[in-house]
Amino acid sequence: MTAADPARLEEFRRQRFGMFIHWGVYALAARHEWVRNRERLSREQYQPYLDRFDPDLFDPSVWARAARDAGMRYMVLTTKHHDGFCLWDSELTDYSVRSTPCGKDLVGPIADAFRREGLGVGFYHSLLDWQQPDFPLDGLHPDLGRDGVEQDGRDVSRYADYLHGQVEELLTRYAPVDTMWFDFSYPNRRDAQGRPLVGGKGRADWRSDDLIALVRRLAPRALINDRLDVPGAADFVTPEQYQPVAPIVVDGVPVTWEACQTLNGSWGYHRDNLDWKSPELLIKLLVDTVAKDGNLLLNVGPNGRGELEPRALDTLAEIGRWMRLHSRSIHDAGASVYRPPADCRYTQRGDRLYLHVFSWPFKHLHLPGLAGKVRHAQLLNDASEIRLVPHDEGAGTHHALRTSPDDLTLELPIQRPNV
Ligand code: JFZ
Repeated sequence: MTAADPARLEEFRRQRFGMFIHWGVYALAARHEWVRNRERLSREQYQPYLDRFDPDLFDPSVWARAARDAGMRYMVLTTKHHDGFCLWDSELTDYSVRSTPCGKDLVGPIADAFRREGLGVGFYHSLLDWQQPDFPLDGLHPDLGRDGVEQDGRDVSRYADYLHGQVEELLTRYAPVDTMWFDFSYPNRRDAQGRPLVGGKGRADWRSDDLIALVRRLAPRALINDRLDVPGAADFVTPEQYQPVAPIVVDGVPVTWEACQTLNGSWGYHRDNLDWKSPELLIKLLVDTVAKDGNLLLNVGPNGRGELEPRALDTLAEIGRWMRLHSRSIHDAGASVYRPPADCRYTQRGDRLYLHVFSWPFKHLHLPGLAGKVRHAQLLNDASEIRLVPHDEGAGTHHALRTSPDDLTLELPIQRPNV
């Protein structure tokens, strides 16, 4: 099986932090990108969102600047989600920006804006397609069982032609593409009652092997994610909305991985969802991810006028405030072989070890196995020195500081620095 260029893979691992962008006409429904499925909307009932898609405040340079200021190094944009709506003016369908008041390609301007800020450009592309007439109805399709929507005559191999054709358009029109993030395969999926899902789809349906070959040929730089149902073919794996316990290992070999997370539980713009994660929690997620040698792809859902809402921009700005002082411990950094004390994480970059303290101690912090291994310690935010407590300090008293002779003990200010 072909593999990505090792230098590109290494670049990706060093970037560590990216922006996921879920944008489509579902932003107008403003209640999750699966709204057509969740509410069993017919094609006609979904049509108003195309008819009114007119993002008059669209300015992707604002999105790109927000991403860069947050310390993100790349983005992944939904070129097409499961509803089948295309953010670019594809030659292969009219179910696109062309059939909306917007009327123009959006993928090109977004890609250009992010490249101008020095960020990498990746494309999310849905394998599912709820509008394409050859896509066989299945248990995830909003039209399964709907009167007047026929299963007969649908031909998944013609759908695969369409899928490959659109990927070819994207890779040639918007080159160079850094990542193809396909979503998703469900060959053996079960429904809510535990029965095999009607019409599950995977490798043979998408003709995944040919699709991978196509990407390798047209976009030799591009990394490919792990949702094409081809074991061993992925350049990176994609745990979704959970954190692995440790660096991910497959068949005994550490693999490149990218966690993806929402700001508020929905990928598409969701007006009434109040489940927002705090900037502090998101920073911890980022640190935890890098400490386990992974990347974090953090999602935003622009609204129907083409803007990132204040709640999203404020969160990104807060992350950026932290990243301005601490990005050295994130970019180009990764897992350490050392084991951190409780409620802490280590990230490491060359011979620099970064200790992230999630729960600030009263004064001393004991670092297992680090006795004699550290020449100098300082806070990252202000470069101020942290005293290393000498090995024999407090010896002979009943309140000796050291928990074990292998520990290195740091003396921290009682108050957590206010950063
Ligand atoms: C998918 C999409 O359905 C969702 O709307 C969003 O785009 C997200 C990033 O990806 O959701 C999935 C896909 C695969 C799994 C779970 C959610 N999976 O394999 O567990």
